[in-house]
Amino acid sequence: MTGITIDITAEPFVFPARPAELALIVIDMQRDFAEPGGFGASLGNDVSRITKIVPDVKRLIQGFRDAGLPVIHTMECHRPDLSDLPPAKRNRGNPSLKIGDLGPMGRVLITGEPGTAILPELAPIAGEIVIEKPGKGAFYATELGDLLKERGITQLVFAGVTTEVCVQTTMREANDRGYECLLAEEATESYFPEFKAAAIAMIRAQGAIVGWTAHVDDILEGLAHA
Ligand code: TIU
Repeated sequence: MTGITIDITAEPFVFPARPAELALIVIDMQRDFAEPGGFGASLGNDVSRITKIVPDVKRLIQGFRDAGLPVIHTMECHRPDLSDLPPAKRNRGNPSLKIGDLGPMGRVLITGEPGTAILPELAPIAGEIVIEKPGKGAFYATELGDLLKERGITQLVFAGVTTEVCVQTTMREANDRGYECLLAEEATESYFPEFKAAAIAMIRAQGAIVGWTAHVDDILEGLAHA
């Protein structure tokens, strides 16, 4: 497999995928962002938008698994003693339920609580990396960078939520670290459709200043040749 390059149809131009160096990273597909009673809802958002992308995220994950390529999952969450939660983050936006408070799905965004879990349809399988992250970006205060380096991964396909918050933050972190990043359009969502559209446009503007964007079908078509 080493050395092969597969052209994936993308914007603003073809993404030259190198399967030996490629991984999928699925950002924060957690109950807390997708179900009533969780963190996303406590911020006043309509969370029903998030569940609609589950089938597209699922088939993208399956495409990577079928091709034998790594799938990495992230979860936004904090320690039970809140020692990794800055007060500025806990208090921001004055949510009806703050991070760490007890809600209908357990303590909001706390490691191990039911609401913090990844949606069952998208759950990691044995051997897949799961990154627990206290920030919006997945590189901040996590082992992600070291794990990618150990595995020789230089290209990342992104899925997950929300497009303009944790997905875009992580893409920007990765881009600055030298990774080539491709966002799967139907496999990401925002609580605000206009923010999703703007994030996609700004990522691929100026000759892919942050990265590429592509349709799930085109990514899967490329993986079929990997
Ligand atoms: N509120 C919002 O849009 N997003 C987050 O708080 N976290 C993630 O994007 N995962």
